[in-house]
Amino acid sequence: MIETKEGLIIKLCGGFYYVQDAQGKVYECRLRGKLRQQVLGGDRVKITVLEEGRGILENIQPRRNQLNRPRIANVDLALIVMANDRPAPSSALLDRLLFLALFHEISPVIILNKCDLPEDPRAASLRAYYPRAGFTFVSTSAETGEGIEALARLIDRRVAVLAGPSGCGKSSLLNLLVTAQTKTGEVSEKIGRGRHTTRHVELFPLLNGGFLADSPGFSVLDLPAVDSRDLAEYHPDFEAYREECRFDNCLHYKETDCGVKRACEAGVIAQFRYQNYLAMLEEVIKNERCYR
Ligand SMILES: Nc1nc2c(ncn2[C@@H]2O[C@H](COP(=O)(O)OP(=O)(O)O)[C@@H](O)[C@H]2O)c(=O)[nH]1
Ligand SMILES: [Mg+2]
Ligand SMILES: [Zn+2]
Repeated sequence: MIETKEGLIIKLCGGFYYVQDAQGKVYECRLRGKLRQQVLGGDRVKITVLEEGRGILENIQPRRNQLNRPRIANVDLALIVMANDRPAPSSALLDRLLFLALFHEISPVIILNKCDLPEDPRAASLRAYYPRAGFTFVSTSAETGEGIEALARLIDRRVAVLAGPSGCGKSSLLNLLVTAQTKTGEVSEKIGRGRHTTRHVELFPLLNGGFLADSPGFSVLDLPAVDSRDLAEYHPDFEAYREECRFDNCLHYKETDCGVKRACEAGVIAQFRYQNYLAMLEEVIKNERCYR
């Protein structure tokens, strides 16, 4: 009898596709003939099981979303990491990553790592704003282990990618989350090797059934083709105030009688958050002029 299974692509390497099934068993697969689409990490696939943990990849299920750097599909969570200090956090980069996550229909989690270090004033302003504005926010330290359990619970059974500037502790967090949850040291060795080979996208399985990929997660250099009128919709903390704008198509830019600007003047929306929105808006408007 031919046995078929469904699973998740957790690694691509040397023409082989590694597929993990719901029970956690990994199959080394080859493709059946040619597929129309390129197979990506995170793809949900159907395989025909052969002997000894091998299989044939038959097809790819429709994708919920797809990122380009790294090439990865069906991402549920973006773990956006900033350091408490060294390097000091950038709200402009954070807001850009928040927008990109929401644009790709990925739930963002803001992580302020290195909370064992004295807090930079810029970190303090992030901590003061984002949790109050409704964002999921976790303080962690890869040094002391603080917040790691809470983070593992947040990831739960979902597929998460790490994003954030170099040096903020992404690889350290990945190492802790993966090794804290596996019994062998085998995995951390693999992470060490995998770190510099970005072509080999790998999802690391966590014990509770989730997966984590270490990577920039997004290309932050270019904003996707979003309509300038839609940019504010990817700012959930603006939503309640948008209703109070006089104009339906308000960009919250040069218009008068704008609810978002009023909320900003009242200090409900942080000044830096609104300024970062304006910077992205101007970039989006400039792109619209170029491509129209
Ligand atoms: N004090 C402190 N140092 C950390 C923490 N997490 C990472 N580091 C250090 O910060 C540096 C960069 O960490 P790494 O994980 O490579 O950052 P990545 O570039 O984002 O992957 C390394 O020297 C780490 O040991 C932390 O929570 N606290
Ligand atoms: Mg790294
Ligand atoms: Zn407005």
